[in-house]
Amino acid sequence: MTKELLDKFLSGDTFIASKLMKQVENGDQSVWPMMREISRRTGNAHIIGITGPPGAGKSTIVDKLIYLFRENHYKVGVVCVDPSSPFTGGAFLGDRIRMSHATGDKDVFVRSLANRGALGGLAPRVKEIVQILDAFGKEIIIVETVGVGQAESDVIHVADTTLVVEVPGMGDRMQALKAGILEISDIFIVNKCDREGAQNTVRDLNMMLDWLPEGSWRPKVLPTNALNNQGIQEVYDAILEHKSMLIQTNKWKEQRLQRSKNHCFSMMEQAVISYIHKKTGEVPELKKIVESVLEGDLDPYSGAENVLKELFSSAEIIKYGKGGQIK
Ligand SMILES: Nc1nc2c(ncn2[C@@H]2O[C@H](COP(=O)(O)OP(=O)(O)OP(=O)(O)O)[C@@H](O)[C@H]2O)c(=O)[nH]1
Ligand SMILES: [Mg+2]
Repeated sequence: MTKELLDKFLSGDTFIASKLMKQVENGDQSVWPMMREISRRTGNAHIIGITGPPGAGKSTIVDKLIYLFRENHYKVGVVCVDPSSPFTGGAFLGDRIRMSHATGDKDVFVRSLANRGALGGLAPRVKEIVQILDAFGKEIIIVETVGVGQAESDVIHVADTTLVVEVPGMGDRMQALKAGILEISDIFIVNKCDREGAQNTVRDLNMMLDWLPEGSWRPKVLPTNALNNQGIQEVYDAILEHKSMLIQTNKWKEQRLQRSKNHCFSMMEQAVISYIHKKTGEVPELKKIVESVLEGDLDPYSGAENVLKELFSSAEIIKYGKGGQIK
């Protein structure tokens, strides 16, 4: 069955691809064998992360980039994270509308993901969805995420090239920027440069970048007016230039291997967590332990210790070893 599904998927069946994504989003572990096959067929796509504050124009930029990539015959996948964000008032439909270049083109696949549970971070399944798109033959995969705090730096865990979108007159945000966004961005876009203050923002960003230690890549600061396509070609060129640099310095490959390792760990963590939740809801002795904690008869430390001992009898999962008594 898996073989048949896999063949269909590899032959470009979008129905199967969508179904698989849904299963992955739901945390359905029965797709692991299929995902194993899929992950063996990944590694070709260039992954672009795009982040920035709500309403900065990310989706408009993505739409214009899709057009350029398609013009150059790249197959494109897009993942929009957190379209249901309270900050944007449910921009799901908005993202779809703004990505007009995606509609009706079979070589563009757009998927929206709710940022379920991952406090401020990327939706937990983004990595897998990106893998599916990669194996599905997409050569460029763009991950759009609303940049609010942590999400901005999380995007780097999936992206080869990270675009950070700012708008003129950022004010206080400049302060926050120093905290980490400078390090994660490969290309800064100052969008809405039809507005006053764009040149100042470009200058301020460049000045801040002067503080960064010299490396193999100095982030570019590019002004755009996404509405009328101004500056988008420069963004496109910068993305390809960054990609070439990554390949030449072998970073492209290194980052992929590092990501595989991280992915392996996050899968183990997820599996262990769901195992604990499942068992403590099912096994009477374990249920009893949890209830005792809930009723205040048992402290949480002993509760955790007792449950873990039951579940992982041979494992040295409790750091202080056997017994755990204070001497
Ligand atoms: N004036 C001006 N408006 C723009 C520009 N680019 C985008 N917009 C408008 O800004 C609004 C938000 O654009 P989006 O592309 O949805 O922004 P976004 O960053 O994807 O928004 P969220 O996904 O909701 O965070 C829309 O009304 C766009 O038409 C620009 O260069 N200049
Ligand atoms: Mg958007």
